[in-house]
Amino acid sequence: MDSMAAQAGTGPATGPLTVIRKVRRRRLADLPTDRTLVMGILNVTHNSFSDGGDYLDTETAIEQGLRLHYSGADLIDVGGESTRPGAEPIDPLTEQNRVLPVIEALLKAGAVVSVDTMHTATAEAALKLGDVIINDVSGLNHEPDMPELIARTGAPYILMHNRGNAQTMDSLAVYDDVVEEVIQELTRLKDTFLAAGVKPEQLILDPGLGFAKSGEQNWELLRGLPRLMALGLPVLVAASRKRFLGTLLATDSGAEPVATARDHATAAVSALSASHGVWGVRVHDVESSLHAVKTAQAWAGPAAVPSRRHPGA
Ligand code: PMM
Repeated sequence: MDSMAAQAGTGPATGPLTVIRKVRRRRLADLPTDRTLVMGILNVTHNSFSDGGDYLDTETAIEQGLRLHYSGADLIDVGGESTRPGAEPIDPLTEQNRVLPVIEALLKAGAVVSVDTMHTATAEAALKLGDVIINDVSGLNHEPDMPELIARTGAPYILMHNRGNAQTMDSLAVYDDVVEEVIQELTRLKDTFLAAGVKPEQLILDPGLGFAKSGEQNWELLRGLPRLMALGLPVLVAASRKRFLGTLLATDSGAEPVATARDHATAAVSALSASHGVWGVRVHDVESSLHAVKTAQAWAGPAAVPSRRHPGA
């Protein structure tokens, strides 16, 4: 249990959900600024590659969200639609039925929450529940009115690089220089948001590992992190359990470890990302990445800690 939960007198999700008492809502501005943040993943979906189907039921999803919260997640990313290559789109109402009750419960429990959605209607409905971050993996290929919503609401927004959609992204992973092209395409998207009235302080950039990227392109992007960070905006790295880690860890016979067996490699990516000073890492296993970023922070020493700011703060 984290200290805030202890002070509030709440406990881990061991009993009925009625035990959740209202605690002081934590905001982004309350989160640590001296280290990389750890975002816990909660997919309320039937088909996400790692945890699809595990938390589709609302009560189970809330319990898992609370588990992430009490295991020290700085924020929790709640998604209701899988974006894995080939995934069929779902309608925004189904998505909202999945995520809104979970977001509401997690906010009440004092968690900082982001909503992983490509739909403006879902983003807007989540924002009515409280201060949430909008995490949009569409690369603005989905709903063109997202910039207007983000400008109007002033919400923090994760702008991820992507090409095409779940059906087409794999065929669009063609680059001469993946780092340069991702930076150029993210810069163009950023300018679209700024032109709509979004403030630069609202934005977080994400290279979109695995979204229209091959495994080798993901590694190139990780090597190129300093170039992405040179744009001057906070950066989120989301490598957790992804296929390229499975490929890396395959045995001589080619057998890849199952998704949950990629958490050590994920934690290594978290430590290395933290050593570059990224704003956040998005992970399934919170504890190992929290330990990893704290280790990286201690290694770098207090003098090396870049001054971080949180979006919207
Ligand atoms: N990847 C997934 C889902 N949401 N959001 C951001 N910002 N960046 C990502 O790379 C990202 C994301 C797919 O992974 P999952 O199925 O494990 O959630």
